[in-house]
Amino acid sequence: MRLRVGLHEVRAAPARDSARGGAATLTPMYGLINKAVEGLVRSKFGDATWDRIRARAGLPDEPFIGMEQYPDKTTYDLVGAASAELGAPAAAILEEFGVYWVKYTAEAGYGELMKTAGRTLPEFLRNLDQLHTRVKLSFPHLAPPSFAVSDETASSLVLRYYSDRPGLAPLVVGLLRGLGDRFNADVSARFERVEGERPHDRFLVEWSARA
Ligand code: 1MF
Repeated sequence: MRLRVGLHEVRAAPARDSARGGAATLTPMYGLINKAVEGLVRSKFGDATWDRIRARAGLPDEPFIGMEQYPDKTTYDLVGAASAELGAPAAAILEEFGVYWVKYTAEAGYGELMKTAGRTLPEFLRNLDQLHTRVKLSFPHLAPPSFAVSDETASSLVLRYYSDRPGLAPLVVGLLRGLGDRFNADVSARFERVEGERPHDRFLVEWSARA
């Protein structure tokens, strides 16, 4: 419960609103995100649990539509409700969601997109902005984050994650683990917040080939 409140507080942070020109605007997200949250909960915890989480988030019993846009708040509310219902920290839910997203999108019509982005973890991460540019060609309302890779070695790199949506660094940890599954690597990721002119989360990503 505390974490749910936490998420709402972060979401209402003034930095975000000023970044959007002062108005308390919402950047909607494509329903595909919420559909994936639903898929994760249903597959891991069953339909009854999903129904409780959906109701706790105050959402009607209606299917999400992938190409329709929903307020960010819907997604944050779902994560908060899942956290309360499952008794797990919001960060853990976000991380599991990140792992799930990589598989879900590869199987839900975006397999080619994912293939095009690269055949190794570092290649994929270097191409992430390009991947989003490609999605945006078809779905212009996409509000993607931006990723920058630096300090590459044979088994590590630094990933910077720039997003207007607060609090989602644990989701990126999950995305990295999901990409590890995809590329047969054990991935570990630590992050820290970097404030300043262009605030972001900085990840140290390390991996080794899976036996
Ligand atoms: O603004 C958005 O709606 C949005 C949705 C998804 C923005 C970004 C993303 C993808 N991103 C989710 C975390 C975003 C956190 C943030 O905003 O700071 C994950 C990016 C990612 C990272 C690692 C590996 C794979 C990743 O994603 C691959 C991907 C990205 C976007 C789509 C699919 C796969 C996508 C495809 C169609 C979409 C929306 C997103 O819209 C639809 C969906 C169905 C029908 C019509 C349009």
